[in-house]
Amino acid sequence: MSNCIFCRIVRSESPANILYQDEDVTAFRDLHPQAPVHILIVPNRHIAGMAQVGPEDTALLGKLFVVARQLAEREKIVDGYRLVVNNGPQAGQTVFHLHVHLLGGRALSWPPG
Ligand code: DGP
Repeated sequence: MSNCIFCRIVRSESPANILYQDEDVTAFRDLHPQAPVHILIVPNRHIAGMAQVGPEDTALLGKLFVVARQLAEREKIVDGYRLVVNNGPQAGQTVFHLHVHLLGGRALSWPPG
C-alpha cells in the first residue's frame, strides 16, 4: 500500500533501522521504544491486522515469531522478553500493517495496561 508507513519501510522508501529482512519479513527498531529493546517484526506483504489473517497465512505468522526469537537471541534478551500484537484501536493499534512487537531489556509488568 503506497500510503502505509510500514510498507514504505519494507521497500526502503522511508528510513528505519532495519535489523533483518528476507523475502517475507522485515524487522526494524521501533521509533518510540517502550523498552531498551523494542523491535517490530512485520510481513513484507500488506496485511492490516490480525482480523485479516487466514489459514493461508499460517507459515508467514510462524515466521514472524521465529524471526522474533532469533532477534531476541541476537539482542541478548533471552532471559525475558515479550511478543505483543495489538489488534484494533481499542487494543492500541495505531499502524494498520500487522506487526509483532519484541520488547525486552527491562522487567515487564503483568498484566499490560
Ligand atoms: P501499534 O501501536 O501496536 O500499532 O504499534 C505501532 C508502533 O509503530 C509504535 O510503537 C510506534 C511505531 N512506529 C510508528 N511509526 C513508525 C515509523 O515511522 N518508524 C518506526 N520505526 N516505527 C514507527
